[in-house]
Amino acid sequence: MDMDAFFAAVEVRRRPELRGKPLVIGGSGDPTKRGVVSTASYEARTCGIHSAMPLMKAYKLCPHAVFLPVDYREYSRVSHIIKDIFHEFSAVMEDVGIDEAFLDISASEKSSEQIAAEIKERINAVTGLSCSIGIAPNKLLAKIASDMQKPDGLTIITETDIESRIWPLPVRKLWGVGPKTEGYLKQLDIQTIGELAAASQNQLIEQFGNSYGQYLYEASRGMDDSPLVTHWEPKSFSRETTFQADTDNWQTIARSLADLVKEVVDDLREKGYKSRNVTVKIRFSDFQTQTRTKTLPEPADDRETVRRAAFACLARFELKKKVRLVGVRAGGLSTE
Ligand code: TTP
Ligand code: MG
Repeated sequence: MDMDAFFAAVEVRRRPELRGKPLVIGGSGDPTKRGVVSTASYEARTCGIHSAMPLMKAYKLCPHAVFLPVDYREYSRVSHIIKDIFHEFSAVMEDVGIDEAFLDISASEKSSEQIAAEIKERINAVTGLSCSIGIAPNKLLAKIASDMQKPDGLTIITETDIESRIWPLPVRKLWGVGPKTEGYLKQLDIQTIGELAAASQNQLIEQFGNSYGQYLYEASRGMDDSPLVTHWEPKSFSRETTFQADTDNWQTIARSLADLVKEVVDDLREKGYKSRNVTVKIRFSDFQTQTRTKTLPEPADDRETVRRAAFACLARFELKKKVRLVGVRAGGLSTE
């Protein structure tokens, strides 16, 4: 299951007057300022706006769109509600992202279509939101299927559909194939999943190494036996912010860092972790990026300790150039 235009849909949910309008969620919500699009409503997508596009470009494409800031707290709250509903339908759930999850329903007596219909109904009744669902024999195909008829889609892919429905799709639709691999494959004249499936196992292993080559070979045939990961431990919590204008004002940088520390500490406490090392990242105006790490004498989850460590890191940077971005990460997590 994957929610449709999730951040935008949550905004429409609390402000129904926005329904049907082109809506762009990103950054501070001010398209004259720095920031990227987190998501756009389907109305705004018709103008060519998509996730990760600079807000200023989105504004050029669709000046009459409504631009809103990211309210992560609210999306996260709704995300919890949705995950709880998914969980009602199977104890075996893999939580993938803020708006996405896999459910193993192989043990259920009801048909998969029946379950999918009930999930959609429940989600809509409780939250007013819509989602798209893919039903398939494995995670790889279910993920592709969930994306095939968005929004409010329900797509079933069986092993016998692979040739007719999966092979015509571009290679990018395969999980784990990003722009880089896409580029390499294009040089080999491979653009669709079917063309990938026509390549020999040896050729793919030669080109991409043992494990990734083997993965591509199997994925192009719709093969995937990876289990659902039902329990997942975070490795770190991090936050970063890009300044509206590059700055060399220490006060401005320090204040942002203190705000980021507060958010990271809130995450630690909410999830019940303590951190053993704190890292500060600085990106300068020329995009050079540096980090400094401080190891704590013992794991901590209190703001004062984390803040002090972060400021000790900050003091170890040579701030000769203007700063574009500052970030903080709490790693070395433990739960005791
Ligand atoms: P997606 O599920 O990729 O996108 P979506 O739910 O907005 O739209 P779709 O109907 O195509 O599924 O991501 C879920 C949310 O994650 C999305 O609403 C905003 C956020 N997000 C970002 O902040 N940046 C990104 O680059 C992407 C892809 C998503
Ligand atoms: Mg989504």
